[in-house]
Amino acid sequence: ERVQETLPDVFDFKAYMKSKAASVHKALEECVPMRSPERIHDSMRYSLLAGGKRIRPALCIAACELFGGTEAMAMPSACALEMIHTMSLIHDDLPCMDNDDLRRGKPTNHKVFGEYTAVLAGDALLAFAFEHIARDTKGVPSDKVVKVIAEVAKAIGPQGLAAGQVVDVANERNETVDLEMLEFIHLHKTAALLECSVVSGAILGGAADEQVEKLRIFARCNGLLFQVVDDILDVTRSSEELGKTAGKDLVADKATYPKLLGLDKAREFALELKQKALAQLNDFDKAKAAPLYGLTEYIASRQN
Ligand code: GRG
Repeated sequence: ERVQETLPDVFDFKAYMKSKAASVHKALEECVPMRSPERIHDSMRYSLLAGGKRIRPALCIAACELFGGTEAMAMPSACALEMIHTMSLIHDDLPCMDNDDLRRGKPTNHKVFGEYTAVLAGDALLAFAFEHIARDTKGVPSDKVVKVIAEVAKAIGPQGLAAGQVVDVANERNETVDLEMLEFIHLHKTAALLECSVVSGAILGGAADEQVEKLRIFARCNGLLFQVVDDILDVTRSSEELGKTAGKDLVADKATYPKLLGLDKAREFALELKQKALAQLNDFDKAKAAPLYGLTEYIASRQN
């Protein structure tokens, strides 16, 4: 208990995330340079460099470093994960899916570049992500790189992101979405890519299989926690600033944890997920795992 209480003082999670975000941003700038055809590169770079939190790349690097690997070993995979995350947001914002005009405070990709370019920029980011891992990962045995490629592909394919998205979009107006379906959507849409970020980093860093599996559970719990907290914040935020958020019609009919469980039970569930996540870290070096402890704390206590 003492250790947990003192960790936030000795480890500055915000500073860690800021510094990893900066090195990831620089690497992304370099690996997706402006070239011909300008239209697609411009569109890819517009969303890729728009200033996301870089949670997935940071997790990949942190997990690699936990096992004695270096930032450089993980960087191509870290960048690839951000490319994939970005393409999923570009496609998610399209009129045929969420139809959003704004993302990260800026007009969405298709609003700026048009629909066909947004679709193609997403496709290009997805393909280039794999090219980048396969070609540019250095200092890691090739069997590990192949494992990472399989993990990433699985996380976004028909048993991953795409599965979560299709079930989500297909049930947008369905008022009978239950807990099981809600969990399926979040585990696939959000947790799968977070899970594969941690797992990929661990593999690249040289983790043993059972260590990889602990981190897999750790990441999955964090992914679900992210969504439960999101749902709770939606409720508490809109009751605090009634009026400001009243225009958000999508929140009204969508299934959420507070809606299905009640606010108290949703909070309890969040606490359980947090504890289950942290329990997976017990056997690791506390100092080296500090970024992972920090991440769970950050996700659990996020206020906006
Ligand atoms: C991957 C082939 C393939 C298709 C994509 C469109 C789609 C299928 C999936 C959509 C997935 C989606 C939009 C998930 C939401 C994930 C999520 C929690 C986004 C918010 O993540 P943050 O907070 O965002 O990390 P920033 O802006 O900081 O990067």
